[in-house]
Parts: sequence; C-alpha cells; structure tokens
Amino acid sequence: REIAPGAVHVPGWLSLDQQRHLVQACREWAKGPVPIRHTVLPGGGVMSVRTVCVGWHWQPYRYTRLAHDVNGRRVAEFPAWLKELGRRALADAYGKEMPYDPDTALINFYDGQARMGMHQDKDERADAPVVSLSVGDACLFRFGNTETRGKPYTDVRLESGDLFVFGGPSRLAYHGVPKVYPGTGDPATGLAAGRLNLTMRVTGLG
Ligand code: MD3
Ligand code: FE
Repeated sequence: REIAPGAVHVPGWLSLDQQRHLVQACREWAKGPVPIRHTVLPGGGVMSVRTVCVGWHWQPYRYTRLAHDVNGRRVAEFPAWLKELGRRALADAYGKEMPYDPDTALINFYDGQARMGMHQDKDERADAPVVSLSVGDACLFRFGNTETRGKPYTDVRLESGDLFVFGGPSRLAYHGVPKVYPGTGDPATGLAAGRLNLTMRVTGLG
C-alpha cells in the first residue's frame, strides 16, 4: 500500500454508497455557480480533462476565490462533510489521527480519451497532504519522482473507490494519468461512463 514514503494507496476505500454520494455532489458542482470546463493553460493548450473546483478556484497556476477565467463567480463552499471525509482518509491511510483542514477540492472528469501529463502540484502554499478519491472507470496512474518528469516512476492501476494520499516527501512528486480504461466502471455509482477524481488540498491561503 505504501508506494513511496508518504504515498499510500488504499484500494476500495469508498463504499458504493459513498461513491454514489460523491458522484451526486460532483454533478451538482459541475452545474455551477462555476460550471465544469476544460481549463486553458497560459500557453494556449487546453486540458483534456474537465475540472470544477470547490472552496478555491484553481487556474494555472494559482488559486482565487472568483473564477476569472470562467464566469467571474465565486466557487461553491467547501462542505463540512468533505472535510470530515478527508480527515478519515488521512487517518486510515497513515494509521493515525492528524489535524487536516483542506480548503479546496479539484474535481477532474475524464472521458475515455482524456489524459493528464506528468506534473507537480506546487500551487499550494502549504505542505499538507493531498487526498485523492477515484470513482468510475479505472485508469493507469503514474507516480514519478521529485527530480524529473521522466523515469523512474511506478505505474498503479486506480479503480473506482480507491483512496490515495500523497504527503511528506511524495507531496512534490511528478505524477500523471496516461490512460483511462473505458467500460471498467460500475454504472451503479451513478457514472455511466468516464472517470471522476476528486483531490482535496490545503491552499495555505487566507
Ligand atoms: C501526487 N489529478 O488534480 S490524482 C491533479 O487522477 C491530479 O485526476 C490526477 O494530478 C487525477 O493535480 C491524479 C493523484 C494525485 C493528486 C495530487 C497529487 C497525486 C498527487 C499531488 C502530489 C503528488
Ligand atoms: Fe496533480
């Protein structure tokens, strides 16, 4: 389960009921106040995943309260139940209770063709762990190193209901999603197709 120091994979952590609840919540956030969209990168590239944010809005490469690049509105509040879920995730992954106060969630939706290139998450000004939850189609998740975008890396198949926590030395590791496996999800989650990933973070912003 420990892929690297601080990087812990817990397969099947979410019950089917919890997965359905998460899908339902994400469906609501996807409608607004800031609708889900393909993020445009400063260089003009368009991300293949669609993303909606909660708590703070992420646009490359900063967090803001208002979604200036979408419709200028404030994103939905980060709900108390999600914070509680994040705390239980950390406790289960690391085997000990610890303070955790996530204030933003990024929800990525992948269709069968969507990918995420190797990158680091370094727009947060806090070193708290990232909690990642997956629902729907399985994917190939590539967990790299902190030095380079390339090898060495570890490939892990992430399935619906899986938890992954990235803290300590793994917090700044390169990572990406080179492939989604269409048709592998259980429609009973409420997701007929595609993959949903929710990551919770601490922005370190006031
Ligand atoms: C390792 N999302 O939103 S989740 C992202 O499946 C992101 O949508 C992928 O990478 C996805 O930034 C991967 C796993 C993940 C998330 C954040 C991390 C791994 C991480 C932050 C630091 C190290
Ligand atoms: Fe990331």
